[in-house]
Amino acid sequence: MGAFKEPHGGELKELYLPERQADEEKVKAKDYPSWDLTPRQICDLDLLMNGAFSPLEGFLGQSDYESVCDSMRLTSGVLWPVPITLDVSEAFAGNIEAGKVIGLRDQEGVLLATLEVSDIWTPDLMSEAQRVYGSQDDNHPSVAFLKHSSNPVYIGGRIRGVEPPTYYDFKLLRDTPSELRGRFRKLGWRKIVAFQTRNPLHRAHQELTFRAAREADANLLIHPVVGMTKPGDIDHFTRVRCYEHVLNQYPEQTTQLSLLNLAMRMGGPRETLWHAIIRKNYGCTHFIVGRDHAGPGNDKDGNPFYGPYDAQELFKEHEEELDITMVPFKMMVYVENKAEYVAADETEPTDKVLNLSGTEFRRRLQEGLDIPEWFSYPRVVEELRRAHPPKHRQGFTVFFTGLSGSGKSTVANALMVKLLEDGSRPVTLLDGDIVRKHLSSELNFSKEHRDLNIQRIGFVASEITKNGGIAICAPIAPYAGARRLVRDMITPQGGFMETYVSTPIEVCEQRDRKGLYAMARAGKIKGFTGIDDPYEVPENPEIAIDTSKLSADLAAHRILITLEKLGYIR
Ligand code: PPS
Repeated sequence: MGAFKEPHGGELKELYLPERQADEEKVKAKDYPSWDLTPRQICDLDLLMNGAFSPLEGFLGQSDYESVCDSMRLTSGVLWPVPITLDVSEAFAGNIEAGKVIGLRDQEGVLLATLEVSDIWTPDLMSEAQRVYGSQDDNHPSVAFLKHSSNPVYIGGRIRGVEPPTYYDFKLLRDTPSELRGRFRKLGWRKIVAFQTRNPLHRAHQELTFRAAREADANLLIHPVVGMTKPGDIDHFTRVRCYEHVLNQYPEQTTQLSLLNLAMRMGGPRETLWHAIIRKNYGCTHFIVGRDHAGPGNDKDGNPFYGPYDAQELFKEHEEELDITMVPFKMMVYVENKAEYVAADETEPTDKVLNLSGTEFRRRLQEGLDIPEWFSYPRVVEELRRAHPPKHRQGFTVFFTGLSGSGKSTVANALMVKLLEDGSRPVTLLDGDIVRKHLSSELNFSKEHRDLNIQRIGFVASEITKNGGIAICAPIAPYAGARRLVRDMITPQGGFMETYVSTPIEVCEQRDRKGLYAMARAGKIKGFTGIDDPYEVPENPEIAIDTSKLSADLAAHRILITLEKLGYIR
């Protein structure tokens, strides 16, 4: 555990024990109560242990926590804008007390650190949301986290680092602050301007970062976050491949790329100060701050949570104390007649300025349309297209729901054959009976088991969809809640089409192919859907089909047309 002085970046507090002590700690920890860290807590612990969160020496205790929430300062007076807390369950907290040591383990049970408990308390999470993020609106990802995902009890205390969390990806690009400082020293870099990002870089970013470095007469560190970013962001695997392509666009020896395992809070101005402190710990002297830095988007009324330049203003107020210089982001635009990017405030009235909004860019990606070279680099676009294929190359799920005997299986089969004929993707049919035989043989027809059955189908379908295939599911799925969960599970992965087979129960009963209705009426089967068990009619299915009015062939055809309209087949 050491503190040492660096030419720039200030004192670094690394919390790792020397190797021998770490080995001893591992043995002792067998008797400690253990907390299995969440992915977000692993990110926090990683940056605590490697010194990126210097001067913190552990998860905040109660008085520091209150002070940070109220005034962005530790009780010592040191500027620290975002509470770094360890949230645990009541059950776990009930078994420990101040003065005791606990083990902190990753999700496979590997001991990463121990923590000497100084405080245990139940925070007012909504007050934290209000004080830190200025809102209780759960459109804000961190407010939503506090409201719905955080554990209720906080534990504070000093950390003794045992080993860093294991990451198998991009190992050479993951640096600790001392490693990066060492690299800067080796390269002879004295001034370094850091660029924080959670998005892929396009030409405008390259121009802006290059200019920032020139203005500050500094070298450049591209320092993207690969820990946790805003839900819905492009995954870091894709982004890192993009960054590597953009790196080739900078003059040799001027720029370094390093990945930061930060769990972002999307906390706007406060988060900006936090980002700056972290970059200073990594040995940077300058930090680029753009418009709406670390902004969480809009609240429920459609208003932004923070003003576009609040972050820059807060930074200015604390710049001296932060001991890192802000390079305010200049909006760059492409001027066609000059065939170059210039700062938006430097264009001339006669200039033809080209612009492609983020929304338009995503639309073009979605639909496989042209993306001009002035906007991005072909290799970057190629990577993004691979990760986000247009709809006609994405996977999708057609989820049938309806009574027994309504014709789900027949139409599902007809649809499968037509999709196989089309041949664009592999097709898997998860029919009710088949699933009951292979996936859910131990389940009965209680509500609990039916929901579990649907959840399993949803999981398999979401995996198929994620990997670009077509899943056709045909269970009864009588409960709206379970159907909604399946929709939520699948939509982030690709298309989802709820298909309500609305054939009236009288027709289903009359058909009674399996003789089940007769048995249910005779009381030989209990809890039969539509007879003595509920069926909740879908409120907003993408399509409804009544097989008493439509042949299976025509029904399947109508589904195909709807899929075509939605863009999933062509
Ligand atoms: S659920 O509710 O979605 O889990 O049901 P599912 O797995 O699709 O049902 C598959 C078949 O089970 C037969 N079956 C019953 N259905 C409803 N209620 C009860 N109690 C019941 N017992 C057995 C029925 O034949 C279902 O197949 P389909 O193809 O829908 O007729």
